[in-house]
Amino acid sequence: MKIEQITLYRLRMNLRSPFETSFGRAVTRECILLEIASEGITGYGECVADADPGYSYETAGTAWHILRDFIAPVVLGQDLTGSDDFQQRVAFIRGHNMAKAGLEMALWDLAGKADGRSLRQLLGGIHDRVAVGVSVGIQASPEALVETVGGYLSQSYQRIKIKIKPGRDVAEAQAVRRAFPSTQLQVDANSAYTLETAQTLKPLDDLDLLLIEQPLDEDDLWDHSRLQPQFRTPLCLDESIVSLRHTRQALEMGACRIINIKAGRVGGLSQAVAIHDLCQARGIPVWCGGMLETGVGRAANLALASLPNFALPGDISATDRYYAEDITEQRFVLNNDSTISVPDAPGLGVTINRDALRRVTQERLTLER
Ligand code: NPQ
Ligand code: MG
Repeated sequence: MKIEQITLYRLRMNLRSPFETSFGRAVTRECILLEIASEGITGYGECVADADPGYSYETAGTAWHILRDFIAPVVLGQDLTGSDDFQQRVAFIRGHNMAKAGLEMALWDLAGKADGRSLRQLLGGIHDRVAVGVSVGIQASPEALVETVGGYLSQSYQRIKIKIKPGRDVAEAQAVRRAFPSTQLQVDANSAYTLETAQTLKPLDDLDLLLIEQPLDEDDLWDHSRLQPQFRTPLCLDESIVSLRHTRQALEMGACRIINIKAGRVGGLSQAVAIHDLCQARGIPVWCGGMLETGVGRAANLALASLPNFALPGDISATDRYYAEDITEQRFVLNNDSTISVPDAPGLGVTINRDALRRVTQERLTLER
């Protein structure tokens, strides 16, 4: 595919309700939409880096710079043969996985549209609907959290993830478990604890949680490997896993027993599939994490999550969990069995609502050879 033109759109979308994590309280989300023109076909990708470096060092700002100044120049005018070719061309760039993944997603969309095949088919997906859950932000009190969780359960979500941070953890999880004794429940600390303060999480081990996500530093494997033996509950790594190499090392040192896969965090869908395959070979279940994606990234997550070893419900919630308005014509809705159906049209299987895109675009840049 000869890449003729790349357009970057920096988007800012209003969240339907504030989303609080251990690294901050968001009321909007930024991201970059990539639009790539090749031989009469247009492909779309989403770079999930947010406005602030709370989850990762990447931001919409760093990704805009890396995409404009380093990635576009080695892609424009080139005849790319696919993701592996792309990854080799950008290997000179250290890090910046979310920037790389945004463009790589658009290449997959192009390839699917050129072949008339869905992304699920291209990636080797086997399910036409995937189990999903919901990620619930930190609330004003344990009672308010129970109320919010009850609301999602009444919408038919069957897996609940609650955000925690020091001082807002054990009491909250105990209150939810007491209110909903048999609901699939997990927690996500987004790196808010140290090996020492993580000792305060020991009571979580008695709540029959599915997992405890990323308790320690966002770039740590070793300390997680010292923490895991102290818990019966599986640790799950998110931020720490930025490559296939990290995955292998984490499994070899016993840093976790479950992996949260996000194509943006690991540099693209091809890396995400490779991590899925390694975990499958090692008997480690994975699930698809979420980055509050628009319908573009949400469609990619659904295709990825349809692969066989995505054994746990993902954070791919319905569109209306986050957004009253989205940039895709398609809105994703929750089926009554807590699944979301996987698009089966060519490529990502979504179309852009140009009016909605215009309303949320803060900045736009078109690049060509
Ligand atoms: C996680 N996602 O699994 C991330 C945290 C996250 C669904 O919990 C803007 C505002 C962007 C909040 C990206 C979920 C964000 C955000 C990621 C939270 O750790
Ligand atoms: Mg997480």
